[in-house]
Amino acid sequence: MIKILHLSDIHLGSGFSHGRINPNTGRNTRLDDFEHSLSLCIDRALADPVDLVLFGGDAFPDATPPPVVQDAFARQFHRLVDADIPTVLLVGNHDQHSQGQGGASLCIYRTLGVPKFIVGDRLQTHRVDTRAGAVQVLTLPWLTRSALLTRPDTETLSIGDIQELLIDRLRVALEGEIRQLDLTLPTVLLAHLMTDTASFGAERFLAAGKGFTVPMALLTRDCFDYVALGHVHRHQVLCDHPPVVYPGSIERVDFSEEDEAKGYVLVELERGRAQVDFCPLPVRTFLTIRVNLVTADDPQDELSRAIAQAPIQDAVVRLVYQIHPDQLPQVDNAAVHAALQSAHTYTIYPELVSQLARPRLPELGVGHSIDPIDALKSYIAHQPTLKDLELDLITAANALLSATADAELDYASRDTPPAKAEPAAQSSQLRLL
Ligand SMILES: [Mn+2]
Repeated sequence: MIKILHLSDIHLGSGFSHGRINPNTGRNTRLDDFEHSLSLCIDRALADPVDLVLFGGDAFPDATPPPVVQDAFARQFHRLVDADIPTVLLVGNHDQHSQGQGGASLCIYRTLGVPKFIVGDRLQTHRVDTRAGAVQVLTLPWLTRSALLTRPDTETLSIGDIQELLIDRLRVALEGEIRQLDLTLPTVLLAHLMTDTASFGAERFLAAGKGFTVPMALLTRDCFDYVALGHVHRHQVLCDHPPVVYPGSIERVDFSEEDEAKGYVLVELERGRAQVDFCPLPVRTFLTIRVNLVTADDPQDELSRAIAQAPIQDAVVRLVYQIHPDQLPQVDNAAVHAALQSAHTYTIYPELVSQLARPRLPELGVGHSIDPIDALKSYIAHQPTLKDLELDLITAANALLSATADAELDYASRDTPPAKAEPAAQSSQLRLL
């Protein structure tokens, strides 16, 4: 039985806007948080100890992390080198760099020849000899369209056709690897991708350049005893036989992950069997406080009470309150800031209700079709400063419209039969949708 620690989506160096500068180190406190979470994963790998560590991709927010961030990552993974634990680092979409092969942020570990470290930047099968025996790890990094298709392949195709062609190419490439597997050994597919059944969050918006969705049927093959995934930040088990698992990110990257448990996965692997255990990490709380003050008699009092009732201590807090512009003088900003002091960091978003729902003229509402002159008259009627100009404006508008209509009718009578002139003339009507 081989013990594996599977973690993913470290995103070290992300979310600095939710942190502050640590005066002792000069580092952003979110870098401290992310490194701390990573250190807890490594602590567990050493304490158990596990026989193999699999990283599912997205080490940093991009492929060129600053040295202080690279150093923090290397410092943690170096502990696995000291403990002689084999480790596979898979390349995610955030780790790739457009400047050719070998340019991913993680490739430095291969170049340096770090003992027992494997960098998965291509589709390839690695035989890893662990203390508990040999295991096969098939690495499938984030695939861009250009990795599988050339321009002439796609020139005349729709997006849907291209997606199908990509899946076909991937199926063939995967099949090529699968046929070379040693079927007596426990086998893991380690892949950074979006499956067609995953529910996703921030990673969808964080992904620069669109990837494609991979059907589950491609992953749930008998030859795989465990499918270790990366990319989706919400932990989820997509299939039981074989287990197909996103461990999720190890820290909250942004507020879209406010309610998600964060952690890593421990796997006990044999040929034909894998047992999976999700291990939560004690990550920093993100907390949104929402208050509607529009009907409040004393908005400040209500706001203070809402803050006092929320567990804001050391949390990343977002205070959103709705308020009417007339009530603004009743809010004491200094008091609100003071009430939020025990939060780790906080942001305040007052939403002015008059801006949320701007009153509209009923006759200009959605779905109404209105004559341009009537629309202009309605507009002038609601603009006191234009009252004196009403007659001039309407005369000018009529002149403009009749000129347009004449031109359209001319055009229509020249190029189309008279029956079709009508729709052309109608286009001078404003359609408000
Ligand atoms: Mn990703």
